[in-house]
Amino acid sequence: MGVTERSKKRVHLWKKAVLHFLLCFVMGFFTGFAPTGKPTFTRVDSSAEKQYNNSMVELAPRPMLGVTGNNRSLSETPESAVEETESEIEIEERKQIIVISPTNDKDPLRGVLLRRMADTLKLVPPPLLWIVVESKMESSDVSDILRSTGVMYRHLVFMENFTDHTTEMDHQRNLALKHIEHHRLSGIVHFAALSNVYHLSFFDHIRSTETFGTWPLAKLSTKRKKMIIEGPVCQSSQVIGWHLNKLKMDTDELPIHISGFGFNSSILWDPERWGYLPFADATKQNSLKFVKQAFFEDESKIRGVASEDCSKVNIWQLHLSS
Ligand SMILES: *[C@@H]1O[C@H](CO)[C@@H](O)[C@H](O)[C@H]1NC(C)=O
Ligand SMILES: *[C@@H]1O[C@H](CO)[C@@H](O)[C@H](O)[C@H]1NC(C)=O
Ligand SMILES: *[C@@H]1O[C@H](CO)[C@@H](O)[C@H](O)[C@H]1NC(C)=O
Ligand SMILES: CC(=O)N[C@H]1CO[C@H](CO)[C@@H](O)[C@@H]1O
Repeated sequence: MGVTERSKKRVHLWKKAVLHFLLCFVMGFFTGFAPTGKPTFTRVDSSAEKQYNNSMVELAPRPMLGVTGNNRSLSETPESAVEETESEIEIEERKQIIVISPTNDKDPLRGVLLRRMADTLKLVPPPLLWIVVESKMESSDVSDILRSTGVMYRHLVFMENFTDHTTEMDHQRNLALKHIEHHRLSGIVHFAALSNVYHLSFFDHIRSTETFGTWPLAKLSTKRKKMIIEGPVCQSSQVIGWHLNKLKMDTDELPIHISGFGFNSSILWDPERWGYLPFADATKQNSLKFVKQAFFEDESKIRGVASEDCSKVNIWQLHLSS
């Protein structure tokens, strides 16, 4: 009887010791997390500072990541790793924008305007391809400027001489379209004159283009002291009319500005799929003409992509030299 009494007491002591131990452990565990005392406070402070520094460092190269497609290791914190996975998924879902810019070597502002356009395009979330065309010259700073932009680009040159400015610009656009067709580049094509000024949301909108997209454009001139709007009148993205300045409805001449519409590039290299074969052959030498004809062939395929009713202008064209 004495033995069982003693062993009972020992078990009781053990229980007490274990309980005590557990209690101390739990208390110690939570005390470790409590933000009390000076040492803990200092640590929180410095880690917050480090995070801030990190984010400052990371913000700068991030826009470049998608463009060049490398340097994933720049981010080290798990938080930004998650962000990056998200942005990678977005990149896959985003459609490519193909921006075509003809240039004029007689324009004294060409270098400046190229840089300004490059700075705009650099802010557009990738994928974006910029096709810049110029006439072959002995010396030109176009290549140097393009190399330093950080935008994905193709630089095309041509040999022909032109006396007429409009003919030359159309030739340059055609050259770019031929390039897209030949290399089967997939994306939404937009003709961007170097004198265009953009609201960045413009590039979000045109990504929603399926076949043909159109949007309003404002022309500004220092001389005329007025703004002219060109482009579609829409109702729930459906084009119901056009702002017409000159009543030209012959298919060669769009009633909208060349920068006022965009299209799915696959109509160039896969016209059969789009049912455009009859005049695809006839205009093999002139892709621009083909695109313009296709644009007006079926107005039901044109969507107003600026905003629901196309009432907001996101692109302005400056007439600097007139
Ligand atoms: C954060 O940047 C500041 C100023 O640039 C610097 O003084 C500080 O040491 C940096 N902190 C860390 C943790 O890198
Ligand atoms: C274009 O004009 C330049 C002189 O202005 C001339 O040297 C060149 O041969 C011309 N090129 C063509 C293809 O006619
Ligand atoms: C262009 O249209 C084709 C055929 O409908 C489609 O498969 C492709 O994704 C479109 N491209 C873009 C960039 O929307
Ligand atoms: C951290 C890292 O990978 N940095 C690399 C980023 O890419 C450049 C050039 O592409 C490399 O020189 C860096 O080493």
